[in-house]
Amino acid sequence: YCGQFDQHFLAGMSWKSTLACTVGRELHSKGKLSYILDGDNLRHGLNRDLGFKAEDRTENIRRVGEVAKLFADAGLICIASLISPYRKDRDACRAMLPDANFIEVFMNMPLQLCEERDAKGLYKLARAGKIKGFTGIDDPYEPPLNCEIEIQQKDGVCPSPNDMAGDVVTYLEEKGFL
Ligand code: GGZ
Repeated sequence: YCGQFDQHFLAGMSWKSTLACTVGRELHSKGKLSYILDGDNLRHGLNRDLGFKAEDRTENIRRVGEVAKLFADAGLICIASLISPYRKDRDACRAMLPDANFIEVFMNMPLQLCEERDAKGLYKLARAGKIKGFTGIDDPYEPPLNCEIEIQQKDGVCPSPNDMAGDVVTYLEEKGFL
């Protein structure tokens, strides 16, 4: 058992957290040690002094990159599920690790679908102006130019968590990480 992958929480999670948990569980079942660094969770502890303005997001991502590097040094696969909306912040994390050890997963979901799902009701609050600077509504997301893995709809259908995780695990297998 690993509390990080508790199925009961999946329903209330964003897609990035759902994917992280599903990949984590799959790695666990293959006997591989991994650890999930989830942006929303870390903001309750390590990053509780940070908000959502650009420089805070940059610092959030920098810290998570540094922690991921420590986990990688310890031999674990680190799954970082953050929005990380600015390309330069993601590239700075990439530069911290030997190149092939940083795998950028671009979850390319249409805004409309995110709003329909609205797992935590935050899009509704952002649309109502109750949250300012919300990614996708009044704060930008810069899509990657060269990501390793892109998750998107297939024939207009959103892949299941297992299918999404399958793409990531297949990539890790093909590149010899597993
Ligand atoms: C974006 C916000 C905001 C604003 C609160 N903008 O769906 P979630 O809940 O779990 O993912 C979001 C999470 C983002 O935290 P990150 O640390 O991943 O962000 S970043 O990488 O940009 O630093 C959302 C919630 O926090 N949330 N306010 N204004 N997301």
